[in-house]
Amino acid sequence: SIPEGQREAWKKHSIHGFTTKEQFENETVRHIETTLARSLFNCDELAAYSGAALAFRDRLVIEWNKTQQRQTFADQKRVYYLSLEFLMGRALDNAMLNVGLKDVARDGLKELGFRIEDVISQEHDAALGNGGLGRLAACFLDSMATLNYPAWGYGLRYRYGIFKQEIVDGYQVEIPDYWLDFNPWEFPRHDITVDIQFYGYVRKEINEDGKTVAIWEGGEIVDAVAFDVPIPGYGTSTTNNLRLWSSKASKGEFDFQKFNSGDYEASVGDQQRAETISAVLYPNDNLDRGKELRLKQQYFWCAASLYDIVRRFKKSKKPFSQFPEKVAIQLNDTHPTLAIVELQRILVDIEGLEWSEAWSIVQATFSYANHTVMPEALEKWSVPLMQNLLPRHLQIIYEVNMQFLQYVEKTFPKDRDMLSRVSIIEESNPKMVRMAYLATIGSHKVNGVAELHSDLIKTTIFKDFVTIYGPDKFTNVTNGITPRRWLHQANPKLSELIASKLGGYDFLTDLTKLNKLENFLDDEKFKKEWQAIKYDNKVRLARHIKETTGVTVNPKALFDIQVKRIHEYKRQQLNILGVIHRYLSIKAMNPEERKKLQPRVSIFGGKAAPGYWMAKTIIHLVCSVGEVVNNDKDVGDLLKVVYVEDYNVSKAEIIVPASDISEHISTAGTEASGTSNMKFVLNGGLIIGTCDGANIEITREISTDNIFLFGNLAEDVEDLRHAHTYGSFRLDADLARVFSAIKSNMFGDASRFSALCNSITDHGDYYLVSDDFNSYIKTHELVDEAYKDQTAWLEKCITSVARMGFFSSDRCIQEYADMIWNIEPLDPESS
Ligand code: CJB
Repeated sequence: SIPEGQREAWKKHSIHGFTTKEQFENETVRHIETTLARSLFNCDELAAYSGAALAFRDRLVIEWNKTQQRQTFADQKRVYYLSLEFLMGRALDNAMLNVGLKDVARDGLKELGFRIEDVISQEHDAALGNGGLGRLAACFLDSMATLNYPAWGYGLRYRYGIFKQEIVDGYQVEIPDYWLDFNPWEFPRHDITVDIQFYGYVRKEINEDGKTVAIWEGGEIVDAVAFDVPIPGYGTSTTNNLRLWSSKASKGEFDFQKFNSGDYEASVGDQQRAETISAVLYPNDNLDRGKELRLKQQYFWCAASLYDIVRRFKKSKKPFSQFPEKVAIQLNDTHPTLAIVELQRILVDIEGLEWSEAWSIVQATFSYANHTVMPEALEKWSVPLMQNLLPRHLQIIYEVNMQFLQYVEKTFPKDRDMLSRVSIIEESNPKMVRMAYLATIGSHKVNGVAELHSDLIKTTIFKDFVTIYGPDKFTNVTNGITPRRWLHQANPKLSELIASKLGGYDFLTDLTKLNKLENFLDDEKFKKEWQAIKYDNKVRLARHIKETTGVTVNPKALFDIQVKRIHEYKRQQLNILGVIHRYLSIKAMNPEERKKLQPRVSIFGGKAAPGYWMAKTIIHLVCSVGEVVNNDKDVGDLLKVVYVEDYNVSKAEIIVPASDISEHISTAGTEASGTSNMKFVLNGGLIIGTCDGANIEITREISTDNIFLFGNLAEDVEDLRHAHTYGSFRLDADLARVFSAIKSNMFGDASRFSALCNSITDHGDYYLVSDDFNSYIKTHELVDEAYKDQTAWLEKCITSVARMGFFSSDRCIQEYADMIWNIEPLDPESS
């Protein structure tokens, strides 16, 4: 560091960051003219965005440096959040709001000739995630910083995020998302580079103490380079760090022999192969594919992160026995489970600890959040694949498994089958490593993400583990969302109206304060304003729909929205089949009946995994129905069906505030939590949903009067499926009519939809579409009925918002911090 004598000079020149409009303009123009080498003659909106982003970035960096310094000196326990996905969306708007300078920026940009909305919308979404799991990680980063927790995120810096979706002739087309052209929010740290080893072999050696040690040798080395992203908290100067690793060929590995012998192309090829590791985000949601490159990604990221965490701990010169007092590592699903094995390897093979001492440290350090019980999503890795890529790790897994099974055998000698049920190794061909079991055995806490889900994991996938460890190892932390992005940023007018009633914006950091809104249910002016804001939000969405699809929708119609990843278990097929039923009903009505009908716009959006044929068929059916319905003069404004292309975080910020009703209609027991259900209700929309995931707790908070629930319960699903398989499947009569319409080629060549229809009629209807169809249709009739009474509807919406306090991700992080991580906040003002 700088010697005492020179520090005064440093302090004098230290940068403080702008606070006034003048200073903001100054900084923005300086960046445009120097950093970007542009002038007022060629400054377009993109350049204005870049200038403003760099001005805000400077501000963040100052607080970020201070936060990191403070956290280092404070020497408190830190939490490291390991997630293969961070679905961050745009950063500039969020930074402006979190540091409280959006108004300053608005005025400043206006003086420079720009509208702030146009400038903000230039930013490319950071889309390093698929859906709920990745967005949850992003909400958690926001909450951890806002609550002043010393916390780091660790992830991968994909060159390509989730693909861009185009709808061409009613089909999904995937376009690569190359997003790094200009990304002012990341800082390359070329000095922080970690060598990551793959392949090779393990040999045993007796060291000077006479101990047998394992030495992992040979194979190849790839470099992990750190890229850091500042994460500003809201209303605090705490600015945490998200570290993303990028892969690069190791300098030591560059094959000079190939190069010197003139095989330049081959040596460049090696270079490219190394870079492939962090090149793309796998576009699957709730699906495990077991590709070698994915395993490479996982180890690359876990090993780099662990190296970094251990290095930071070692600087403190404390013994490893204190590691769990300083470090908590949270696993976001099983994707980072190799981190458990890697820490054991570091402690035993490199630091020389005894196996059992090391293993106690590992278990005390890690905790694991499960996000799904669906078998096709549970990660398993083939033993031969792991043997080849990570030979030492496989040995460690076998050792962990053996000791675990010995304990089980001793404790439950009568239950012989238990050993094969709980073994980390599945005795299949090839043998598989069950990552959820490994994560459970290597952690001190395992949690589900909503009450029903946390109960389900205890009675299904982890049933035996509850017997083995007792129930206390398993807990629930119901998911949450950050009110900063999902209310204040997405719905600024509603946030402002709420603040005007509650006397300020405190509700943004204590969401339970919203409950005071119930005092204003008789305030007519307030209700009118609320309604007007909803209408404006619908107009904004209608404009977006017009611009992107060409379809005109009437903002006075009831907006019915389902936006999320396309998946059979989420049942977009139930929705579109219900829409067809509505269409057929309209066609059968006389003019008098039509006059009484509530006009609707059915809005769909979401990406299908590129290899998920059925999901793509569902998209195609929605688009095909839209083609017919939207052009049917008979129907007019009574029904419109639209598919919003390329659903992502920034689109969600437009779509969510515009809903009257949204659909959360998964087969009971399949959606672990859902988080968009929370976003929609917080923005004054009602929901139609099944008794699944967090819908159940939302109902408990807002009361059954304010939600439209339908369908079979989780406890009955198994019996229904059994009944389908063994003979008694009966197709719902209304659904049969819908299928006849499809088969008559009403929506184009029916053969394109036959696999979808057959999955229900001929192949067991696994997702219970037919069983739930009647209750779904009936419940939509109740929605129409309720919407007619606009006053009552509005009161339902306001009451629901008032009762959503529980679903802040701040509450969620508080629970993790107290129950699982055992960490304390570090208040920037107190040090
Ligand atoms: N989830 O987004 C994913 N991807 C997976 O592979 C597994 C689960 C989702 O995680 C969300 C956050 O916990 C849940 O709200 C959602 O129900 C679940 O599907």
